[in-house]
Amino acid sequence: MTKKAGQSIVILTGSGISAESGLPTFRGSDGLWQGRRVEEVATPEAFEREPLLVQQFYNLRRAALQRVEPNAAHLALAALEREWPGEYLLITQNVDDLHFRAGSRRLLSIHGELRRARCLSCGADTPWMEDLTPDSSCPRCHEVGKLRPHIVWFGEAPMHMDQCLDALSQADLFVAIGTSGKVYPAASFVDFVASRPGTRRLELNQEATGNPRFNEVRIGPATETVQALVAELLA
Ligand code: BJW
Repeated sequence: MTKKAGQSIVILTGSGISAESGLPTFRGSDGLWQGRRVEEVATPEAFEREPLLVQQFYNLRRAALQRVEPNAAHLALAALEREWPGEYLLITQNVDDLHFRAGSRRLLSIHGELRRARCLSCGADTPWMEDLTPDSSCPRCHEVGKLRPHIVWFGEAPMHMDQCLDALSQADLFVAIGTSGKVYPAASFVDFVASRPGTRRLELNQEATGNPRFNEVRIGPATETVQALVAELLA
């Protein structure tokens, strides 16, 4: 598929796309945090049991965003969005803001955003750049101690699913970039797309997932594979 009006592209990204910006992936060798797997920290039960520890996990990651920049892969996807003549949607599992800072706007963050906080009392989600502490108060209802990271934890419903499924049901090209395909429902997007005959399903990854639903796999660092793909698509 090259640049043609009417062709629809849906991209799914995971933490591998931000690895070359300096953010660790979840299941790589540097993926543990204080000896814990993400499955032990990113749950509502963990937050109830050890709120300070969970807040600290997200405070550190929110602070780390100040020290990193979008890389060539984020920038290439933003250019694709600007120049592609057909439908285009970028779905990210990442909670960093690197796609947005690179210029992507047709973007859905299905696992939430580090730079937002949500109030357990009034439900508002608001921009949040500082550390969250037990003394933080909600900018809308002013209750103290009710803010949590605006993050989708295990067992919680991912965001924007209707819009994702709408776009996936019309995709001519689906590209999964830098994701291990271990977390649902994002892991099943390729199955959903595969039910539409003729869809091109491409995986760009450092290590292949081995999922046979992809009909093309390109191995390499995202900065290289994504730039090459975007150049091909816009040629
Ligand atoms: C490079 C690279 C480079 C490295 N270049 N590549 C059994 C069966 C099916 C489902 C379930 C089940 N048991 C439980 C579930 C459900 C559960 C789930 O999936 N669990 C699994 C562990 C089995 N899912 C949920 O609970 C979700 N909710 C849900 O299902 O609700 C029901 C519902 C569905 C639909 C509608 C309504 C309701 C919620 C999942 C929330 C996930 N949250 C996390 C943490 C929070 C965010 C945060 O703290 O950041 O999101 S988990 C963590 O994993 C994070 C990520 O977004 C997510 C995916 O990880 P990712 O990005 O793929 O990272 P890695 O480390 O796994 O992979 C990195 C990849 O990059 C690798 O492939 C490398 O090769 C590659 N790479 N460097 C290119 N330079």
